[in-house]
Amino acid sequence: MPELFGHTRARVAARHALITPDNHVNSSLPGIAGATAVVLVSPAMGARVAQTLLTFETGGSARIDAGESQTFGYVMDGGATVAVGAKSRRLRPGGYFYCPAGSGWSLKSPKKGTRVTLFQKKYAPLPGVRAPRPLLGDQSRVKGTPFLGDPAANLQVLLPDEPAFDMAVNVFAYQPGGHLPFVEIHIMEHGLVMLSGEGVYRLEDSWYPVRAGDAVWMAPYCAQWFVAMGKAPARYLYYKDVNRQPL
Ligand code: UGY
Ligand code: MN
Repeated sequence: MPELFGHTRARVAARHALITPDNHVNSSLPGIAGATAVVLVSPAMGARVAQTLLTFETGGSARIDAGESQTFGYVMDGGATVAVGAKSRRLRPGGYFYCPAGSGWSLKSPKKGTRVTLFQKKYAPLPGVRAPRPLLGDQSRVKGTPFLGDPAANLQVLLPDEPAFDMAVNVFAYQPGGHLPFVEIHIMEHGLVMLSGEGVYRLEDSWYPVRAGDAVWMAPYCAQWFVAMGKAPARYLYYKDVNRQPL
């Protein structure tokens, strides 16, 4: 429920957006059954990535042929069996998969209420470099590093840092009071979901209180900064486009 009748913290601007859980409206999407799907970020708002939140009922399923798009999926809570290419595994919270363009993925036997965040992006091939393979992973097995040497801002890079990948998906964990060291302005675009905790996100010339469940889109060159607040660490999962020439 919105905090105040007729009000919302959400805002969709030309070059950034904040979507809060009280704004969610479901889409019906081919290949998704027994689940709600909320498309939080998409080309319809000017983005070059799609970010979708799936919430599964018991018996729900997904079966998607990726076409030109690649898909990264992250299990936020619950659990489900995911198959990608020839690989299949039960994923728990923090489990993730990567499905390259031209391949397919499926999800079955979800626990009731399982939430999965998807990032989908059209793949930009790199001449002479073989496209990425399907991948299944677990965040708990990924080593974190202090961001630019700051132990209050820990970064986990979930996908291989290799030229074949034109997208990165990372988890940032901040101790209360931890923050990005400076206001970033960069060519890379972000789609983001707050996994836990709370803080303040600066997007262009606006400052937004954000908390678990909020989704954010940052267009290329959107000025951005974050500080974690509250008594518990704040964590977010985010997408960025990487490894390609600007022209
Ligand atoms: O990877 C990044 O650009 C990251 N430091 N940006 C962000 O957290 N908004
Ligand atoms: Mn950034």
